Amino acid sequence: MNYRFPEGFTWGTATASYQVEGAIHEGDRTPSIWDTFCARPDTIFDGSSGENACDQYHRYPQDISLMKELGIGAYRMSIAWPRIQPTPDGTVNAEGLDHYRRVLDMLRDNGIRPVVTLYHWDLPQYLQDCGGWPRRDTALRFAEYAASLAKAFGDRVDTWTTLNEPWCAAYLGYGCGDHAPGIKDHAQALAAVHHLNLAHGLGVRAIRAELGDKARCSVTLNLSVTRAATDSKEDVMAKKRADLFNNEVFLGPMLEGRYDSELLTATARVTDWNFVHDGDLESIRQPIDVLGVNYYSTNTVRYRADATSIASDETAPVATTPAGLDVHHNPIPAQEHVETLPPEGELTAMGWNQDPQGLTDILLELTRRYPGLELMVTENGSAWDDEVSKDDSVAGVLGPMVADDAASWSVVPGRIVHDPKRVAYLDAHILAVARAIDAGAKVTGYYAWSLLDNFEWALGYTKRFGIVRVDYGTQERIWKDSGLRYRDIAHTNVI
Ligand code: IFM
Repeated sequence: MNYRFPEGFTWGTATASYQVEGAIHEGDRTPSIWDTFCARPDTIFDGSSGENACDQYHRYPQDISLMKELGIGAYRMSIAWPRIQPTPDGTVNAEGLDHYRRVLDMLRDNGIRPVVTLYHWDLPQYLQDCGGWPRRDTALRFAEYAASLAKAFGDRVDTWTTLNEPWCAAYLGYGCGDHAPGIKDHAQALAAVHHLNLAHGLGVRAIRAELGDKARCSVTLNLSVTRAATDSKEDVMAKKRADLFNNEVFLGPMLEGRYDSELLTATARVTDWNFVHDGDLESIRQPIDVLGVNYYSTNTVRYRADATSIASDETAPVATTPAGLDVHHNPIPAQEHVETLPPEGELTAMGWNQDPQGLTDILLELTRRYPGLELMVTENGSAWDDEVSKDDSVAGVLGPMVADDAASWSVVPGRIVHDPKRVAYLDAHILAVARAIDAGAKVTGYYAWSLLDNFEWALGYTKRFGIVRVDYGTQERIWKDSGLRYRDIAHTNVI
């Protein structure tokens, strides 16, 4: 390994508001769908919630110090909509803006560019009470929210990302109900897909209306890399069907202004798509400056002939479901003939395979389809069952503090997590990005998921993705070898 990344390549880390902030009752924030969902019995594997999470709402100075120490150039964070518009009338909450203004300013003062996601799944509960994403009005409300953020933070945000992984928000939230708001209804899931697409387009339009063309706009998609088990016509068909509902349903409208007609015919029993209004596709297809790609693993599928022996909505468990939890509902419609094969090789703690080549493949596939499109890997990382070790040799690795809040500085010197599997995953995937760049992809950044261990949605705190460990009892931050490895990469720009 000795690849030097292009000059100006951005090394970043990523988190999301509900997963790290905590402080759900502060700053006049009102509940999001995740607060409500977590309060329901049997929704979260360990019965937890984002109530405290990593307490980044209060500890952001220390976390920015950590980022400074890592030597990263950008922080991908999200803004909690219910902090900005806590009430149904949409009034903008000054306390919410003040909080994020302080965070953005401290990032800037430390030379770290904010890459801000407007929606990483924490929908205000009052909008779900009116129907949530299956309802058109939610997209219109999103555009108002986007406009208020652009007005407040126009000069402070480097990149505006409308949505994170609308796939999860629509299919896991409304298709299988594994995520908030916990609804199991394919018709609602498809309406949610469309209104999330619409929210993206209207959001970009609203940001540009405030800030003009200088606003750098993006969206982040978790595009699936699905391989056909064999070259047979049937298996290739199964792969195409999976791609259609995982990828094309977002790429088509956002980048090409169209829905593939097969989407409509394949779901005729579920919905007539009457939620798509004249002019929507033009609204959705807005020029973007950069496309965010979240990548973790790949799937292999084969054609399943005996669809009749299986209820139309049953297939393999959802990827984000802990092994052993029985899931009888496919998040995605029209997959009766698509059988997902069990993942192979050493699986991460999420039960996901490790396939760095898939990252190269998706970056090159996007480059082939959309020549010249700027790409950034907005999430990539792995969960492992980490343990803390005592190791005095790490006491010296920490650099000077930059935060103004010395009293609560809490990185623990002398204790470290040795996480060789995360280090190997990180190296292999960064190398996969290097290969894509070498082959012509215009990839300008990589964001490690995640800066910190955090609230992993329906899996609570049972999965640790951080390159820095969080002790949830004390809120201490403890270095992992992967954090130190990432620090080397970010400082040298070499893998
Ligand atoms: O933690 C999530 C994140 O919120 C969205 N992308 C996948 C991550 C790991 O599951």
